[in-house]
Amino acid sequence: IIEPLKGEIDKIKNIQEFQVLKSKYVGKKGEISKLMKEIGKIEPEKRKEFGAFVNNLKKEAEAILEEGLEKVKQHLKEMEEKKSWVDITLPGAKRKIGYEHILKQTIRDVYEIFSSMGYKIVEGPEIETTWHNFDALNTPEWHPARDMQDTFYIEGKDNIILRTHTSPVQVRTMLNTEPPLAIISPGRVYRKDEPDATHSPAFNQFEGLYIDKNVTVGHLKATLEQFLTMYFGGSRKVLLRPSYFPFVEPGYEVDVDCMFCGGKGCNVCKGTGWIEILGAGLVHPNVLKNVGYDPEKWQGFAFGTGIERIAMLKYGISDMREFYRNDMRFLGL
Ligand code: FA5
Repeated sequence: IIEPLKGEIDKIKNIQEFQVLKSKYVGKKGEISKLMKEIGKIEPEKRKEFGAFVNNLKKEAEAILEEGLEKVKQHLKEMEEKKSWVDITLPGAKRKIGYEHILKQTIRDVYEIFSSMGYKIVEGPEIETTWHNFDALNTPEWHPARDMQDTFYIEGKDNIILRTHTSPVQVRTMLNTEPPLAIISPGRVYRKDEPDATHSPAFNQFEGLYIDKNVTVGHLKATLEQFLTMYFGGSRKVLLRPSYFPFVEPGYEVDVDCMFCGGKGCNVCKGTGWIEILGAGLVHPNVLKNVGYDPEKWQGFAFGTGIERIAMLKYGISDMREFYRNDMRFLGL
């Protein structure tokens, strides 16, 4: 009994195996109990001797089991320690961290630049009235921009829309603020445009509005030059090309000198040396009147641009749809 027990106890690896072995030898139905039951068959004068022998056997077996159990416990403890052992000399696994989306970064850059010039950040609602989005901005009923084909109307309403630009925030701000004022307003706008590399039905714009006394186109030009220089770096020049927006007079399309070729002409600026970047102008007297400002006393300038557009130029992104695809390779830029 003792020899096979010694052989088996060395092989056990866990407590369950130990329990099986223990009951096999010293359990109620184990080898030693079986021997005990033989006692009746023994001649009476040898019984005492046999009993003592079996008892000793049991004690010996129990001692071997006890020792075996200690070994198993020790073994298990070592395994556990090995598992939780840490090599502190290994380089740490880099944890992946999130990135701020490029559009958010761009909006923050715009905030920071204009904050440094004393502008306040103001936001407005994306669901707008046609009055704030069009009428107050001197854009009458017959104007093509109001067309159902360009503008998302809220179902069942003919005066509630998704704003088509951030310019209604000019109106809302002037209605509840006394001049002078200087604000920047970023936000999402909506147009029924087919998505392609440079268009999306939902995109972001930011608007700037400055109202004070004796404001001229010179102030507008210097402000935009300062913004574009700080945003794109280097020393930027702007070109004002006369254009039409109902809410400004005079109105301009604003170009910036091409930062990729120093104005010499390249693929990005199509050889012209200039890149179209903003719409701008002096606030139309009718807009000032609509919000209760006296156009004889107050003047101002306004400008607006697509945030995707300026981000695409700065980071060399060729397809606007990348902004909304959530591709990790793009988001990690
Ligand atoms: C306006 O929306 C005027 N409110 C800008 C303005 C403000 C002019 C203040 C004067 C004074 P426009 O429709 O051109 O202008 O749009 C401005 C910019 O939005 C465009 O230059 C372009 O960069 C961007 N944009 C227009 N449509 C889309 C579109 N579908 N997807 C992405 N960007 C667009």
